[in-house]
Amino acid sequence: MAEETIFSKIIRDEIPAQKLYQDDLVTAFRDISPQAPSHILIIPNVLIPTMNDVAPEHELALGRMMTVAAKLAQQEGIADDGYRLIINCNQHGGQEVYHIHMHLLGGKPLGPMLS
Ligand code: IU
Repeated sequence: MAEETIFSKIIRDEIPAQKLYQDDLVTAFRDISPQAPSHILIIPNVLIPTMNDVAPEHELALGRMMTVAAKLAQQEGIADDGYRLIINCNQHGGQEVYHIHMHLLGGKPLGPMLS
């Protein structure tokens, strides 16, 4: 059994976060240390530690993460100018929290991807 992270506590409202969306499958909240004017994390409610742990039974939640990202980009007013979605995996990917999360970043030109 994977160990829970702070994100499970955010899902359950045990610690505060600026939540923007929650349903039975996913939760979205503002990143505590924003790297762009809009920086939102979209996470599955079920604990999946890394992309390496993704399995077919997660497809519904992973698909929901994408539709929620698109909806939130519209809501933030960043859809037309554009934005970036990122999922980091393990050490080389720069993953810090071992509960998969999709970063939604926008609100300014983000430059080349690997800068
Ligand atoms: P990473 O992909 O695992 O590197 O990203 C983790 C993100 O989680 C990072 O941008 C943090 O600022 C963010 N975060 C947060 O929003 N709230 C928290 O309590 C913690 C991390 I810990």
